[in-house]
Amino acid sequence: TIKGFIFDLDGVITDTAEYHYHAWKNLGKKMGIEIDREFNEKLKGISRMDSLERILAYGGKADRYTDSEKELLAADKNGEYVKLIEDITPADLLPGIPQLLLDLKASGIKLALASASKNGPVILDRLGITADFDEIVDPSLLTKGKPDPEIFVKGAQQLGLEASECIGVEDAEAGIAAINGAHMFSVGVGDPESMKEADYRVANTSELSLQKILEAAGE
Ligand code: B16
Ligand code: MG
Repeated sequence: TIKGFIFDLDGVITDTAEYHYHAWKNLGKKMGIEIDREFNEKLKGISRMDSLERILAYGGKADRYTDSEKELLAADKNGEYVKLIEDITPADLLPGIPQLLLDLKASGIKLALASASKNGPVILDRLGITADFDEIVDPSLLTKGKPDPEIFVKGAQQLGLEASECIGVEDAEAGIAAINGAHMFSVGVGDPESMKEADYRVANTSELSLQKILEAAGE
């Protein structure tokens, strides 16, 4: 039986991708690298430093900066991002998420957050849903980011559950790979092509229904 749901944050609970995009785009300008929306898709679910590495490689500047300069560049991007997320309110919960959280609570299913974002706890606070989560995986303690399963494996461990008792929800290809690698039932939010490895897919969060997900998972 399913006893836990492990959620990604950006793109599933709220749309912080737009803020990440603006902050990376502005940092890119300072480095002479043009970042468009198509390239930005490849940064979803990817940690801050790994995102910077991908941007530098994309701009052909992979060996232009020292490690300490890269730290400063990442801190610069995060400074702008942190300002942008100050404006988040409960109204920024994606459609369908408030109802899903209510249904999960009514069913006694435990919740964990498996976000690559070090800003995750602040964002949950601003959305007013911190108390809904039993556990938050600390991304700074991970040895490998998504698509490695580690973040979902830890989520289940923190909830005190087996992987087979958990369902993971993601919007990024790397995230679905991480859930599948953790041997959990994966729910994907997004287009058929990028979510083709998901066990169950919806086009957007408004279609997320606890009953349908549990049925699909064989409950
Ligand atoms: P931070 P998720 C991810 O969140 C974002 O999708 C990704 O764009 C971002 O680089 C990453 O968090 C790290 O965020 O810079 O705030 O630590 O999708 O895993 O919830
Ligand atoms: Mg995401």
